[in-house]
Amino acid sequence: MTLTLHHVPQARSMRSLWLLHEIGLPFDLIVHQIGPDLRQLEYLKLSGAGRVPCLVDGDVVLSESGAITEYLCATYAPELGRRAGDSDWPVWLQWLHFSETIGALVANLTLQHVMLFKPQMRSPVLMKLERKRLEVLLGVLDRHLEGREFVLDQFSGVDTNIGYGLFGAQKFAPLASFPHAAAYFERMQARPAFVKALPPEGAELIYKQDFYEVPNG
Ligand SMILES: N[C@@H](CCC(=O)N[C@@H](CS)C(=O)NCC(=O)O)C(=O)O
Repeated sequence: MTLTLHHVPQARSMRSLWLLHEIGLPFDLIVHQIGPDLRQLEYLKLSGAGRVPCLVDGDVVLSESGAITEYLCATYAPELGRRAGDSDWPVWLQWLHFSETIGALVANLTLQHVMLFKPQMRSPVLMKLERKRLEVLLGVLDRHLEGREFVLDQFSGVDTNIGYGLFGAQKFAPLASFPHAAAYFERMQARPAFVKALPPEGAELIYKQDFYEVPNG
């Protein structure tokens, strides 16, 4: 049975796509566009909230990027996952879930800067507040990454979740203030599997700019 990943270029499904490429599994990729495409009845049967990623593996359907990372590692690449009893399992879990704390703030900033396309819909106050809150998270990550090549001692599935967190975060908060996180993100971007998870030429992008500055910030 072939795995199927539902994906929107640059969305959180990039985590799962990157991990599938790291593992080297064959899979089918179904590419959607953000918006009404994800609200089609057929798709809502898989992902009730109409979001990506969604991974289908036979009878297994998962639509949370953290759960997909745990599932893919446990099922197909145990060396990239951690299990209860492993000494670094708590650290693996902590950062896996921390990546979605970053993800939620990046989502709020994406809503403000990208999705709300009319200036009067946007709130520079919220933009500034969410950027500050994101910078607090980046500081925590930066301190963890000091002296480390990866989140754990070696590359693992959690790096795809944290690495994607930085992919989103650097659109709104300059990584220059977080040198360890910035260097880590450079290393992640150099990974062939990361490059394969980037949007192909001509794909509809969520982020059309490299960086989004707070207006009058
Ligand atoms: N916690 C979920 C969040 C998934 C999520 O919100 N994905 C966004 C893209 S990054 C989405 O599909 N948004 C569609 C929409 O809001 O209409 C995860 O980590 O997978």
